[in-house]
Amino acid sequence: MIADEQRIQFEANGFLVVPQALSLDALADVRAAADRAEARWRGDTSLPGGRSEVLDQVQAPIEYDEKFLELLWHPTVFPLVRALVGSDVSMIDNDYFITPPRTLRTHAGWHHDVGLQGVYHPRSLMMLKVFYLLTDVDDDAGGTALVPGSHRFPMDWKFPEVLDPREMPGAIQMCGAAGTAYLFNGRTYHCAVNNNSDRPRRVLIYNYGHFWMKVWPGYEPSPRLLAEAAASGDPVRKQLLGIGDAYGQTLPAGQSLPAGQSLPAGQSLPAGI
Ligand SMILES: O=C(O)CCC(=O)C(=O)O
Repeated sequence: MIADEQRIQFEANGFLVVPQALSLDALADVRAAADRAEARWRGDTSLPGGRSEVLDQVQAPIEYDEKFLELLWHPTVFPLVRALVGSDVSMIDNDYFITPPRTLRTHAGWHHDVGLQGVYHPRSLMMLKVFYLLTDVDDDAGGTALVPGSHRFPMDWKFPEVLDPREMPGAIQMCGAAGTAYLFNGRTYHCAVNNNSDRPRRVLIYNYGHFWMKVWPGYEPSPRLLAEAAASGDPVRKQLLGIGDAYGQTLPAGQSLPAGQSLPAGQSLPAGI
């Protein structure tokens, strides 16, 4: 029962890896879309994001290309997200990160993403991040590192301070071939390691939370995306983009993909959907 194995792995360690989430064809399409988005973003510095010697961040790539929007409900990965977060899942933010080769330092030191007050985090999945690798990432190529199981540590747990992110005791690195996806609980302690390779690292990031949470400022879907989602009438698309009742919004039982989209051959829905 792969679904049970995935759930136990996620609950125990705070992360999951989905090898070959993107087929070679899908990867080629997404890479081409990423190149177009990057060219547009570099050519117009008024477009949002971060531009520094350690990271180029194309903010909100779903605004650039339908391919990025569709990854929000990727047929292999989104059913897992929906099962883990719950039926009130929604989008919190999305990014395209390009870590330049031979970075002098990390662009993101050790941290976790969720600091909401009034919630006992170690028992709550408040945010779930999905990364899609667009380039091969080995342990020298600036990948994400995380401390397995740290999503269950108390909020005031003091991790040691380390000079090089890779010196964190107990940490592992999320390496993989282009097309790999990995998911982690936003409370899992994580960072980006320095990119010591000669290649840029390219990764798409989708952050999911609960419908009642606010979208991260600057990532609110544009009026165009909202109008298209509303016109589609599709419950998954609308809910992920924040269209619905502030409290009580939920996907219909059994619905984990937009209408007309089916699970890949041989894949079944995880338990609990
Ligand atoms: O670039 C990475 O691998 C880590 C990014 C990160 O720290 C984050 O998304 O919170």
